[in-house]
Amino acid sequence: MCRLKNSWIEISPEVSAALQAGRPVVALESTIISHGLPWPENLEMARQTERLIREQGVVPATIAILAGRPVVGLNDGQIEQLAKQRDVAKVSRRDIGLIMATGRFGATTVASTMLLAQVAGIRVFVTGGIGGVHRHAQQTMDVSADLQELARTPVAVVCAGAKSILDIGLTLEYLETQGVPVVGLDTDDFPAFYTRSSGFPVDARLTIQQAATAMHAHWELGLTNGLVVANPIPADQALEESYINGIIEEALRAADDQGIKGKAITPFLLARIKELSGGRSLAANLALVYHNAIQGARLAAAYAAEGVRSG
Ligand code: PSU
Ligand code: MN
Repeated sequence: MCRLKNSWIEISPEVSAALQAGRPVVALESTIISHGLPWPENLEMARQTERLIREQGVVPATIAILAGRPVVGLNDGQIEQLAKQRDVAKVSRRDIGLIMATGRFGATTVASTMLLAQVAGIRVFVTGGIGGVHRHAQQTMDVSADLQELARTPVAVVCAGAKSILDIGLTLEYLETQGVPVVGLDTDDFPAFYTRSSGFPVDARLTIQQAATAMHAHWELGLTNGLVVANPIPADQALEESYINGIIEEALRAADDQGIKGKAITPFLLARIKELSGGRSLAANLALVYHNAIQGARLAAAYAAEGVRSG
């Protein structure tokens, strides 16, 4: 049986059954598949992430728009199709209805994945890194819609922080203004994706169990926004800060020289960083996503267990 909570979206039978039974589910985005990683590593990443979540006894729900239809819980064939497909639109909040109306394929960003997860009733979402306030946003006004979504949608986003392609200090200021808690999983430092610290502190260092409690407290008090749950890359997989920052600077210069703007900038920078690092950034990227999958699944399990106790 396929529960259609809202006839515009399709929830897979497995995800639907888990949600109805109160079992833990973790949402996964698809922009990382279509625009964040190259073929075939994108397919390998999507499959391995789901496998790691299942090993924790949690149901994964990869989210994307397939031929105009938002699907929560892609099956393996659908994941493979998306990973191979060309001309997949990068879909943020504003694009969802447009892609549905034109019957296209769409890969969901953090913002639109949060939105669709919330419609389905999923509270925990695992990704690599969130979008944020871009450098020189004072001039460009380029602030990722991910931050605005965190400000309005009640989903916890497990990530390895934000890449320093962004202005991390301004990103954290924006989240503070919007009342979005930034939790460090067993860390005091907000991580910078490839490295374990950005030099900026998190709001609170919590264990997984405490983070689950914080989510219950946050939402049961009636707060309606999301949380950032930052989980640093494992130490043995982290890249050297001066090395990766040099590459990021070079990628930013290339984007500037070529006049890349708007929604194209993040995918451009990600691809350029991968090229310039000769694949080292790719290995780190995969490692941090897998770590986030495991910790995010544990968080979803702790959140569901606590719900049963306090419910
Ligand atoms: N940062 C990464 N990898 C990614 C993205 C961001 O390190 O794949 C993707 C996510 O889907 C995120 C989106 O939601 O890019 C943000 O795009 P923009 O900066 O255009 O809002
Ligand atoms: Mn942008």
